[in-house]
Amino acid sequence: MEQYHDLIKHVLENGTEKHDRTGTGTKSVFGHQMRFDLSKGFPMVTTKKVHLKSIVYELLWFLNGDTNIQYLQENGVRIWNEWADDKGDLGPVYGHQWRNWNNEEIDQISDIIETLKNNPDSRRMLVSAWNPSVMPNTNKPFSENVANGKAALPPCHAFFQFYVADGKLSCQLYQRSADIFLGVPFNIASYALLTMMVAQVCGYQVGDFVHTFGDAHIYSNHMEQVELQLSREPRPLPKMKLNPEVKDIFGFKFDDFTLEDYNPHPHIKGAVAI
Ligand code: THF
Repeated sequence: MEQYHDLIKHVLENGTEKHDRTGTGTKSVFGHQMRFDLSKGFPMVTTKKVHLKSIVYELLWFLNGDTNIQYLQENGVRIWNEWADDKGDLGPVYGHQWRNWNNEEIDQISDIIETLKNNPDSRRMLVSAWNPSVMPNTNKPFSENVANGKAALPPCHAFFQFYVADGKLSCQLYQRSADIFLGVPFNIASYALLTMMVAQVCGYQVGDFVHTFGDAHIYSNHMEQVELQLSREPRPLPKMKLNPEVKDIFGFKFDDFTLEDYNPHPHIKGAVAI
C-alpha cells in the first residue's frame, strides 16, 4: 500500500489549507491517481487496522439498492448513522442510483453485468451515482433534504467504469471528494471487492483498480493520526477469497468473503467530519 502512503505524503507536502463544508479545515490537493493490481493481493491498508465488516456490509447494502441504515445497524455497522433521518433514511443515495435511478427502473448494475458478459469491449460500461436531480440544499439539515426527496449527501465516489482486456477486468473510480484518513481505506477496499465480485460472476480474471481523485484532503483533526501511520512500516497485503459458487452479483452474503493473512498495525481512532 505504498500508493496510499505516497498520497498522504503528497498532500502533506503539497496540499493547500482549505476550508470546507463541515467547518473542520483540511489540507487538500486537486487531482491524483492510484493504481492497484488486484492479482497482487487485496489492497487493504496495513498501517492501521481497517474494519472489513463495515466495508462488506456497506457494499452488500449498496448492491441491494437499500438506502435506509436499518440493515447496517442490524449488522453492527455505524458508519452512516450521522446522516440518516429519524426513520433511518438517507434519501436517494448510492444504492438507489445504482439500482433504481430516478425510480425509472434503470438498474445500472444489472445493465453493466449484461454488457460485461456480451460486449466486453464496450467503452460505455459506467455506473453513475452522481444525479443532479437529487442534489441536497447545503443550507438545510440532512433530514429536511431527505423529506424533500433529495439525497442526505451528494455521492463522494461519484462514478466508475469497467474495462476488459486480455480476459482481465479493471475498474476505475472517480471520487470527487476524499477523506484520506478515514474514508479512503474504506473506498479502496470496497471497490477492489466489487471488482473481484463482478469479475467472478462475469468469468474474468482480476485486473487493476484505478482510483482517481478530485479534492483529496486530510482533515486538520487527523494530522497526528497520519503522522503516526507514516511512522509505521507497511506489511504484506492480505488475500481475499470469494465463495466460487456465487455466480449472481446479487447473490453474495457476508459469509462468502474470507480475508486471509491480514496482520495490520493497531487501529488508529479519528473523528468523522459531518
Ligand atoms: N464524510 C466524511 N467526513 N468522511 C468520510 O469518509 C465519509 N464517507 C461516507 C460519507 N461521508 C463521509 C461515510 N463513510 C467511517 C468510515 C467510513 C465512513 C464514515 C465513517 C469511520 O468512522 N471509520 C472508522 C470506524 C470504523 C467502523 O466503525 O467500522 C475507522 O476508524 O475507519 C466516505 O465514503
